[in-house]
Amino acid sequence: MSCLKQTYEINKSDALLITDIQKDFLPGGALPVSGGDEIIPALNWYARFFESAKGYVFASRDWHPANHVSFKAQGGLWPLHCVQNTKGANFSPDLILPGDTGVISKAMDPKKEGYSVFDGTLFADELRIRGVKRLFVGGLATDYCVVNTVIDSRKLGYDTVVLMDATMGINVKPDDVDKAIQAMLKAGAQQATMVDFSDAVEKLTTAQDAPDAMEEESSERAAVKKKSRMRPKGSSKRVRTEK
Ligand code: VGL
Ligand code: ZN
Repeated sequence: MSCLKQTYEINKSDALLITDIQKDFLPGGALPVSGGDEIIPALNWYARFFESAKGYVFASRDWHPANHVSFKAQGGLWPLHCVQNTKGANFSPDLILPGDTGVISKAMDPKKEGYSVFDGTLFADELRIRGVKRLFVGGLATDYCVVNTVIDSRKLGYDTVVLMDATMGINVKPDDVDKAIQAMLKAGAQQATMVDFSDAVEKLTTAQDAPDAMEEESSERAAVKKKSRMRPKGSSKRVRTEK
């Protein structure tokens, strides 16, 4: 019997992009994505995994000026959200990012709506400088930031993989997320979930067994359904800020 299942091997030509895990996009926030918090354990797992495998980790943030065109007061679609330097624009405290995570701020031009992390940012340059060839994308929202970022990523020639167990959409119309997924596939993106990294999970488990894994039964571990070392909370929250 042949094995048809693809397993991704991650190295320094790979990058993980975690989009917009900010308080305003989570339950209780100004523009909450229903169930948006449920993907955080998976994203934490991917971040930890990419760090261990020497892949790069990036986190984007929607980072609007208060007079941004996307807001209803300016004729846009959305309530005020992710305004620069407000609490709602902060990353979720539940998101655990490696210390050298690259933070990309987006949608900062007051006159221009921009959902893609490539739009008006230095993200493509950051990837090129590092020699990244393949981009794995998870986060919020599937039908805005994620779909536009993935399509741009394909246009720029990156192999692009959507992390289906680590993204959630808004569905302003009920089939928006389905359409977004179709559009990403049409653009040549692949789809993956944590099990597609399972060989590497075994390696991670055996190589990094540590007593602090017992610290708490995390939802992250439950989600992965494999024993894998849990980084103690707070040990890797610092992120590199932009110049
Ligand atoms: C987004 C709605 C409003 C996104 C940004 O990046 O997904 N969605 N602003
Ligand atoms: Zn926005």
